[in-house]
Amino acid sequence: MKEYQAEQIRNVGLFSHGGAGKTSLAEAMLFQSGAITRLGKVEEGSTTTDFDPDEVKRHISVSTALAPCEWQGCKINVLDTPGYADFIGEVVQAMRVVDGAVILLDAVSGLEVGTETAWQEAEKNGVPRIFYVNKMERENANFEAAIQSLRTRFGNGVVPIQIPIGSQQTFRGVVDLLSMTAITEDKAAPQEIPAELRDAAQSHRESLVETAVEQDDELINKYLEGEEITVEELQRALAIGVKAKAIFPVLCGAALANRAVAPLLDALVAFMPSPMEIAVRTADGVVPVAQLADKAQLAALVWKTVSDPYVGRLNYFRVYSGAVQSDSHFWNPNKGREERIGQLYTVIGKRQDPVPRVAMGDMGAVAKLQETSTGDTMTTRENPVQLPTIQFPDPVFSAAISPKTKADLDKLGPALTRMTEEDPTIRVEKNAETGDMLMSGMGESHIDITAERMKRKFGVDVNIEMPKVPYRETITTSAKAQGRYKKQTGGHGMFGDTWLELEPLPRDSGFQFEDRIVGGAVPKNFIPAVEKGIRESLAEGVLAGFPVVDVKAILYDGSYHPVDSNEMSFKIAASMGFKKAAADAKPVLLEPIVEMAITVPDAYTGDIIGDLNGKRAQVLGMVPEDGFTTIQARAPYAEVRRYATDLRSITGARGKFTMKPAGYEEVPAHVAQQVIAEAKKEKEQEK
Ligand SMILES: Nc1nc2c(ncn2[C@@H]2O[C@H](COP(=O)(O)OP(=O)(O)OP(=O)(O)O)[C@@H](O)[C@H]2O)c(=O)[nH]1
Ligand SMILES: [Mg+2]
Repeated sequence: MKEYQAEQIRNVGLFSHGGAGKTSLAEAMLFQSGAITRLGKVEEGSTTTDFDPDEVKRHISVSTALAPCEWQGCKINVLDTPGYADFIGEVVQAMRVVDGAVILLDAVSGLEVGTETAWQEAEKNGVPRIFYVNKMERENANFEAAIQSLRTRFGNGVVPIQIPIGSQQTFRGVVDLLSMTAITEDKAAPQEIPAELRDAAQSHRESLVETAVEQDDELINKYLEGEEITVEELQRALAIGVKAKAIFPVLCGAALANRAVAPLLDALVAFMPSPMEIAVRTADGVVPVAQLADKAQLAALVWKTVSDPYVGRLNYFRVYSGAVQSDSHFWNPNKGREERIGQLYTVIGKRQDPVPRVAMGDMGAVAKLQETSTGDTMTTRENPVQLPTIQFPDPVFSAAISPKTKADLDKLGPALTRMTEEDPTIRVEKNAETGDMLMSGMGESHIDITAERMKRKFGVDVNIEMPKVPYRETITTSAKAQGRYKKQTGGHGMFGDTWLELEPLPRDSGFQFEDRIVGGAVPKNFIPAVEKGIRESLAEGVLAGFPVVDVKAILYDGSYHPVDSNEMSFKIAASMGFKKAAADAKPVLLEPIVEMAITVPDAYTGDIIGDLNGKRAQVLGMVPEDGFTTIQARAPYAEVRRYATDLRSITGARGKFTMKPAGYEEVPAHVAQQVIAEAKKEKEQEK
């Protein structure tokens, strides 16, 4: 593929709820434009953009893939993103570097949670949008219903620029409302509108014109004076409206059959901004690219890092200004280091084609950089520009992982580093309280796929288990106890004697120690040892061996022996006293609580609430909005460790949620008994 001027480039992402047909559409776009000669199928694992073994196996997209195609003298860099909520990180990355978004709908399902997510991500990044109602040939496909729900949800800027010809099995093309012609076979010349659609087309065109002329004062006058608006004028006004995010055209088609795909390509060229028409967000503010003082100054953003055990790292980047050259250097301000570039590539699916340079506005890839990864800027040391890095959502699902064998253990660390670098929504950390190595991500499949990938790429095999709940213990009343340690048989003796009082503290206060000794009943130099003895005892509570929190310990009396007392004796005495007092202070279990916000189509609200009730959750509120309800709740973490999976099965993947820690609360007695019994059983097995 030749090099294109920035004006002739369109960087466009395909976004939707899972399974609306993005990968099939990307394939059809490639085929339609002649970039490929055979139309692959998702079901057969033969598409250009679902090339990853995980994608071929599951028939879903897991990772964003790049598919450039040439159309009407332009290069369209198509980014095919995954739709499943587990892979939202891929959507976040892609949305950050595209200048336009095509949001697909399944003509049967209409508006879904994933549609909303795509819209929100586009909104966050200020990206213009076009809707594509796909699968028009399916039984029960309903274009009008899709339009209605889109307008209700996203406003009257949503306007069809096409209407379908035929419906369901008879769907055979579209009426283009600009030129008022019928396009039934992608390559044939436009035809006359079928008689039965003339009225519908006329009324849709009127609303389109009304919406479009508002973008242009001259046009609006012309329109009000009853003058005819030309196709060119309409097209220009629409382009202005789309770029201003005031108009969101709706198109339709059937990607699988490659029907009505060419008009979409036309629309991308006509309405989506070129890289010259956008503004770059640099660290110093937002600057329109066209007004950059020095357009030769390099500013590119790495939006995706893939690790390969043989080739090393592959970094995908998008150039905002200047150009990236093969066999050169660049400055990475995020890592504070110079990086050497060998060969550059343009990428189509899994294929990499070497190129001498990747110019302004375009996308490319580079292998074997040392430290550069997702979110980093590529610039020059002399005149550095820093683009904002990419912000990823917090994980909502954690699993405990452990290496299967000794060999796996040895390779685990480096493999995890690579995996988290490749996927910034995967986090790995050791939980200090439970000892679990936690891998966190956006859902159960996300973790499973990450583990599979780790095995395939780095040969590291791990067990995946539910993480342990980091229970804690505390006391509910005050209690006093003596801790006395005495060993005075022959040689040097040991003697320590303490009187402790324990008091409960409010939640999240941790531990406090107070020395109330008067008259030297415990000599000053042994008091730190007393505190240390208590602190060490906090690690394992008397109930079930969980860490003890929110306790104040007061040392108020004691005695000592002038020869035998030492630090060790006081440390032991204090820990004995602490255990006795804690046992008398009505100890209880505490469990972590999380705050959740769950968004589902209204129809599922009842099921969600019912399920939450069964999980000991407290529903705090419900906010209905245009067909979706967001349920706010507090729930014990123990009950919602698998919520990502539960929500998926309750709603058939039509819901989404966020979860964040919200402190600790007392475990109800009947639940506590079970937890304590299990903890004891586990302790015994360890012995
Ligand atoms: N009937 C019909 N089925 C389609 C059409 N487009 C795609 N499909 C089917 O819908 C399913 C999902 O298609 P994909 O192209 O994988 O959808 P996707 O949006 O890329 O899915 P994810 O990447 O997993 O979110 C596959 O079985 C496709 O064959 C279409 O126009 N009509
Ligand atoms: Mg896909």
